[in-house]
Parts: sequence; C-alpha cells; structure tokens
Amino acid sequence: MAAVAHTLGLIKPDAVEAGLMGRILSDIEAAGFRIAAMKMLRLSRAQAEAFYAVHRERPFFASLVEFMTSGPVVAFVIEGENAVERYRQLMGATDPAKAEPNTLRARYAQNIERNAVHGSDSPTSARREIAFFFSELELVSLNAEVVAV
Ligand code: 3AN
Repeated sequence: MAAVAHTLGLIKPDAVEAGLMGRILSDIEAAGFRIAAMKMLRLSRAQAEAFYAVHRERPFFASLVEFMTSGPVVAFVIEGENAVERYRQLMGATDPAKAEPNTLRARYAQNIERNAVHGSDSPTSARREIAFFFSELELVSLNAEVVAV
C-alpha cells in the first residue's frame, strides 16, 4: 500500500466565477481524497508571478498572471495515497480538449489557460506550493507525515 501523500490544489478564477467550487470539491472527495486544509483568497500580481516563476520565460506568462489575479481562487491541500500523481490524473491534461473523459478539466475547463484547476506536478513542487499557501500552524490537522513539508 502506497504511503499517504499530500499535494496542493487550486480552483482557478474561471471555475470560482462559474460557480463550480462545490462540484469540483465533491468530485475530489468522491475520488477518495481528503481535503486537509483550505482557504479562499485573491492572489496579488507579485504572488501569482512568484507561484508561476517556473513559467516566467513562457509566452503565456503575462496572460496567465493576469488570469490568475482576475478573481479569487480556492487553495487546498489534498491528502491520499499517491496524491500528487492520482490528483494529476483526476485533473486531466492541461488542454481540456486533450483531457480524458470525466477528468476535472474535461468537465469544467474552458481552454488551455482557463483550465479550472491546478495540481502540483511533483512531490517537490507539492512541498513548495503547500508552504506557499499554508503556514505550519494551518497544517496541524494533517497527517503527521505531511508536516515534513
Ligand atoms: P499544468 O497546470 O497542467 O501543470 P503547466 O504547469 O504546464 O500545466 O501550466 C501552468 C498553467 O499555465 C496552466 N494550468 C494553464 O493555465 C497555463 N498554460 C499552460 N500552457 C499554456 C498555453 N500553451 N497557453 C496558455 N496558457 C497555458
């Protein structure tokens, strides 16, 4: 049995605006994950640029930052076995046109940029991204292993 792991999820401004928060969280729980911490916030430009720093040189960076600061997001920590990889599978491909049926992006995303949800792409990213949104104090409810973040 795989170890319990944690990953960082976001409901992006397009999905919050479209009233899809409840359905997305419900799908995540129905897939067997536990939501271990959660908050709603609006990212500043500097915060969005820092969060997506790895994409700074990509042609879509300015547009991505504009989109991610256009309204509130919901940030949450997902707990489950192989959470990073399994949540990436539940999200589906970055481009919803290429996402497998029944994935979150196939169901809820509009296009490759306004793609409804984010999920960390590796355990290393998960540690960085969980710490980006949540303080140690806010993570006390997590399984002890998490706190290794
Ligand atoms: P994922 O979110 O599937 O890990 P990344 O990390 O490659 O995808 O991209 C981060 C975000 O940047 C995506 N969620 C999407 O909003 C945006 N993005 C990625 N590729 C493109 C693109 N070709 N054009 C516009 N926006 C993009």
